[in-house]
Amino acid sequence: METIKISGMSCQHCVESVKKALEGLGGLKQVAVNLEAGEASFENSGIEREKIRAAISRIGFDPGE
Ligand SMILES: [Cu+2]
Repeated sequence: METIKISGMSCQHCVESVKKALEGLGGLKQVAVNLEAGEASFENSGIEREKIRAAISRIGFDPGE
């Protein structure tokens, strides 16, 4: 499992948006987004970290490293 910190999520809608954005990248499986922890976890089959961060930024949240 790989994880990434995400700032700016405030409700379950945010969680769903992030989940959809990450799943939309097409190479992440078992995507789980935790609102309390401000974090997403997933199995990554080769998606670059920068692409993951960009997908999160694009929908208005702030990804960690
Ligand atoms: Cu929200």
